[in-house]
Amino acid sequence: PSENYTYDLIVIGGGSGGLACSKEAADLGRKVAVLDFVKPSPVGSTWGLGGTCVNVGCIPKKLMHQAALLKHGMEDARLYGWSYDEKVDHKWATLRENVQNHIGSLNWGYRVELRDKKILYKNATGKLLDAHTVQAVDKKGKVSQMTAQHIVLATGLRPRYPPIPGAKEYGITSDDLFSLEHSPGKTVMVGGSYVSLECAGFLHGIGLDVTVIVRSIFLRGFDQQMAEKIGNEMQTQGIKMKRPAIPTKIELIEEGTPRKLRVHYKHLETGEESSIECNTVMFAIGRDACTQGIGLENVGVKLNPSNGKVIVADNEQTSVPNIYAIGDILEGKLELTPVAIHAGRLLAHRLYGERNELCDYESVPTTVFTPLEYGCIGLAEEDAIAKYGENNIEVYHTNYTPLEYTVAKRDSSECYVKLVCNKSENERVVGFHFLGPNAGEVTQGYAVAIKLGAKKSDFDRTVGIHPTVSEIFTTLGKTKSSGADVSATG
Ligand code: FAD
Ligand code: NA7
Repeated sequence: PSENYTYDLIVIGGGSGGLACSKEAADLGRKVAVLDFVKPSPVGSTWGLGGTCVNVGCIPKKLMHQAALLKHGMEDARLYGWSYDEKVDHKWATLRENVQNHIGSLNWGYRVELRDKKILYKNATGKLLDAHTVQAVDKKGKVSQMTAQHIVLATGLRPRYPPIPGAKEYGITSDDLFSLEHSPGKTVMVGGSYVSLECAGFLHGIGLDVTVIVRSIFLRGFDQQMAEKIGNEMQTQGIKMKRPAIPTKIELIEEGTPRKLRVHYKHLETGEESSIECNTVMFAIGRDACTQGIGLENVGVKLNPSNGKVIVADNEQTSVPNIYAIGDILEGKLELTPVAIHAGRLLAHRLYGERNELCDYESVPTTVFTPLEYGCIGLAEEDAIAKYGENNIEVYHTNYTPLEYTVAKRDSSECYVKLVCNKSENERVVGFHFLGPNAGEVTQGYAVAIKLGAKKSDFDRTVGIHPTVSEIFTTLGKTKSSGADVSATG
């Protein structure tokens, strides 16, 4: 580093974005320090290095989703000729332990990687004293200072609680769920977010009684036709929905393991008030940026005052030239692990390497791991209409039945796909939507095509792989505007 500073780069936040950026900078020969500290959740959950994705996000949730898929697999298995004891049991403690062991191995792996790359890792809270000076406070309250030419903010988000009596005392969030010592038991989930629906889905899938309280729509920000289908499918599987409704109070009825709680809620259309007895209430009503109290105001890093998110230019530079921000805390960007990683790597290259590429936040694929998985790329149908005009949009769609469902006699009524195309660009596909099994695996591949500007005709001249669910995209003939029947033909 220049003789004025101890480091070239200090990264505050050792999650998906922060670790990616610091490792890349070290690979480019720079002297790097990473500060990562997890403030315990209101019920005391805390975890190791790696941020949300590894500890309390993508990784544990996908593994628990897999636990639920296996149950469906077992149900199918009988029709495929397998027989096994009538009684099938799920042990939360085993799932929890094995998932937590995997997370522990990842935490350890990150520490080793940082050490191997000669990156200083401090398990401490970082705070800016000025544009080049960071104060670190560790668990024991020990304070130190370090300086760097560049600073990257990658502090992520934490779950929000509603301002109702009992919420923080008796509720949990996704920060606590995956490490709960005992099964959550009968659960009330609050929120229509993807976190809420995914967690409700796998908890029900492992055999628990689950009710979801949703204030308005499912999955705000996602295609609403698809979101409704996901909600329908969850209800068909036996997840109860209270909608539109909000919780008003959480009460403790009885201590113990499991304890008994009562969730009071109000139905927003009828005004009717009611309550549900349960063992666990989990809030998944959105997440707040960890940008308060870390000195950003001292140095003039501009935030959106309404949500605390950091305002950055296309190169992730904040309003202070040597300070950058990446990942979930960015205003108007996507809250996804691969986006944070991609942005972090490219930023390191622009600062210290030869590549000058900006992170492209357009057409990023994503998947919601609800019981029936949903993969999408690009625009929701309603957003495409708003952007290009109704007359310019053609939607190709169909229901379908995955082959695996036939012998298993599974209900396929919500299995559905659509391509949203812009007619003024030769039917370029601006929205890709898939509801069905293995949505993440299906969607990832098509994301390359969408990135390259694929048109409907490109999908048509692509030969399918038979028999797969993914091949459905190569044979879409019916438009929504024609009103033609798109029932699955099997
Ligand atoms: P984070 O990974 O959150 O890392 C920030 C780190 O900074 C944390 O360790 C935090 O404790 C630390 N920190 C905060 N303030 C300070 C400070 N002042 N000093 C030091 N350290 C600090 N994304 C997907 O792509 N796919 C998924 O399937 C998916 N599933 C998810 C499921 C759940 C339940 C949740 C909650 C999220 C999920 N996400 C998913 C989102 C994904 O986890 C985030 O987009 C990603 O972790 C963001 O990375 P980040 O680097 O911005 O922040
Ligand atoms: P979101 O998308 O902000 O979702 C929050 C959800 O919680 C949403 O369904 C809200 O309902 C609901 N909510 C918010 N406040 C309350 C209160 N007080 N009571 C009841 N319900 C409430 O959060 P996520 O973290 O899941 O999503 C992050 C991003 O991922 C998002 O940008 C998506 O595009 C993808 P509402 O719809 O506002 O009525």
